[in-house]
Amino acid sequence: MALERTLSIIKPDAVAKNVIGEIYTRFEQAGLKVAAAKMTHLSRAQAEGFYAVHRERPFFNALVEFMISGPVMIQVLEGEGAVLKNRELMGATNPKEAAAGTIRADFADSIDANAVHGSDSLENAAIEIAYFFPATDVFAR
Ligand code: RTP
Ligand code: MG
Repeated sequence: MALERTLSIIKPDAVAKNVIGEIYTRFEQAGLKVAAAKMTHLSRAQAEGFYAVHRERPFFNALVEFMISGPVMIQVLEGEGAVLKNRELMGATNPKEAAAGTIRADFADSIDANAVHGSDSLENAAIEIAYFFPATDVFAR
């Protein structure tokens, strides 16, 4: 496996539940290091741009409304096989289908309010990291 970086977002529902620390602990215990982090409240334009690949999907408007409903915590995670490792920690998109012990199984309420985002490929990780962080704000760990 290679050293990778991936983009993670703790979504408004999980921030509101006050589980940022519990989710960070899962990253750390899996060997992922936080290489950049910021809390922000996404604008509509930022959320639409971030999820532009889903623009034609029926759930797009609900997704954007949800992502701008409160502050989010955005981080770059670094580690061996970070993209897949983070997706495994997250669990399935629909928390009802997420494996026991995953972040979505433990903290998500619905497919819409599903606690976390994670890049789905190394290529998209690079695009998503650059969307939120200048290279000078990402630190080799
Ligand atoms: P994410 O991008 O947020 O990490 O989630 P994901 O890869 O697991 O799922 P994706 O297919 O990229 O969808 C992005 C978000 O849109 C919502 N969604 N709703 N109602 C539906 O059928 C549906 N499908 C997707 C979810 O909130 C998902 O996280
Ligand atoms: Mg996705």
